[in-house]
Amino acid sequence: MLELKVLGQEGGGAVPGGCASSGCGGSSDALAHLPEAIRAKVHNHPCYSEEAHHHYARMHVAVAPACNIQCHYCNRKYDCANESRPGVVSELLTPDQAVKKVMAVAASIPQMTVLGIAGPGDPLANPGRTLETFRQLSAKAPDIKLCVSTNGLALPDLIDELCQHNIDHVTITINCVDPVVGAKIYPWIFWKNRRIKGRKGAEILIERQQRGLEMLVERGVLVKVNSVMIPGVNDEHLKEVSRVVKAKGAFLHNVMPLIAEAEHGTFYGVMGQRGPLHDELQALQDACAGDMAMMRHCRQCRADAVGMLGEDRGSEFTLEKIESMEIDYAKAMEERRQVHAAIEANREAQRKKSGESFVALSSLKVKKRETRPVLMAVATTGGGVINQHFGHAREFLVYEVSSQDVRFIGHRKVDLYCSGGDTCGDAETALQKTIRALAGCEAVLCSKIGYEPWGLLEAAGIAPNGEHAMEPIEEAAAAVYREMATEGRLEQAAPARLRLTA
Ligand code: CLF
Ligand code: SF4
Repeated sequence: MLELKVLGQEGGGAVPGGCASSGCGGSSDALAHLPEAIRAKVHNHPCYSEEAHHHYARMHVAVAPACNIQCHYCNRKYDCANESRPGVVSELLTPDQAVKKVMAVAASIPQMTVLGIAGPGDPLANPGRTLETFRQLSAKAPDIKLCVSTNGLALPDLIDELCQHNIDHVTITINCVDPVVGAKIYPWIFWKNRRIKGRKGAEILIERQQRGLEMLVERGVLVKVNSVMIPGVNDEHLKEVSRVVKAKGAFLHNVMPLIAEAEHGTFYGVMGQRGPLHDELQALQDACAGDMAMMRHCRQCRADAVGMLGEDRGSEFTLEKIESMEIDYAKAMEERRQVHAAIEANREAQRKKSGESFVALSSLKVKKRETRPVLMAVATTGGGVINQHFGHAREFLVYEVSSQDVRFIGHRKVDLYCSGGDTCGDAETALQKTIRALAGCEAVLCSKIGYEPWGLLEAAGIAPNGEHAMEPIEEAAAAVYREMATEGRLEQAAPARLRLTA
């Protein structure tokens, strides 16, 4: 039996239980009502289950260079921004190279459960390359889930072939259901050998997206809808999009922030179109939620991403390196099965603990004191525990903790404030930027923290806390909340929040 070493966990060791699960009202709670067959499909998919993203990894292979539409947030020098952070370029692979890479990663990172094709263009505008990759993988690596992300234009024509290759997770980027809004986002589409501009093009795209969604749902494929939130263009309209796609059976809605920088050379970037602020994004996600599951942990991955969401281990699997790897996939599958069993045992232990935290949180209400919710930032490298040094974090997970539950609401990216050498002179600036990125949070939970950031965080009204190292995130957050309540800090109004771009 393999010993479980949780990915990226500082100090190795087994994880002592934790929680991001049903009892705490976290986002996985939203899956509790689903039929067992659907829960089984998503329980180890790091994008479709928020809880799973602490434990399982995904990878993308960049096999699809062409695109059949133009989005105003893309200039085609970079990966498809419908699923990737703009400004990122991936190396193009042939289907054979991609298959070899997937098997190499699966053998080396047993926590990798999902292979997605998300670019660098639109996967379904490159049907030969995309379907060949899926065809080979469904035969050679049957233990890997297959996933694809598309703008939807070519989707209705390819659904039967996708289903033949066991693809049961499809993402469609739907930014609008109204062609008037669509014309402000899509200058043209390429359809039946013609370039169709403006409202007419948007009308066709919307019709194809909606038809594709309906056809996938009819066939039992789980559909996630991505939407890019573009303030002043489709932000209000996305509530209607959420209502429509939910009524048609979409499983999950992922509202992502527009990232538009002039240096990316996109239309929006050059025109100065801004992205949403953190609190605008959260407010829209909350408004869209209703009883639909919302994805809030998306990291806008690159089209060749490898590893846990938020990390990129692509440099370990360059073509040169994988060429020299000998892969015994039958052996790798057995090891993967054992690692997955260990992860599931660990998650079960975490669920039990989360139930205890929830009971303890509920006792705050019994005292009949009104306590307000608090945002807390968490430094973690995975495993659902607090296991990262403040100074090593490149992102913080943000949780809203109340007397009702501990709810994951998003993440904040930061620069390393101290990496030594040349960056030393910039340390204070980078640290100040980190503190600004944590605006609105009243505590930051990490495994360790240095003297200098401790003082600056306190001065900014953010309580640093290194007392819960290696504890499950939600259990630790609940404990910190209880301390704050006991000290009477939650009966006062929250400090004013800075407004920052997401
Ligand atoms: Fe990739 Fe997308 Fe499949 Fe996930 S990513 S194709 S559903 S396996 Fe996930 Fe990355 Fe966000 Fe995409 S975090 S960008 S939602
Ligand atoms: Fe760019 Fe993707 Fe839009 Fe195509 S679908 S224009 S690749 S963002």
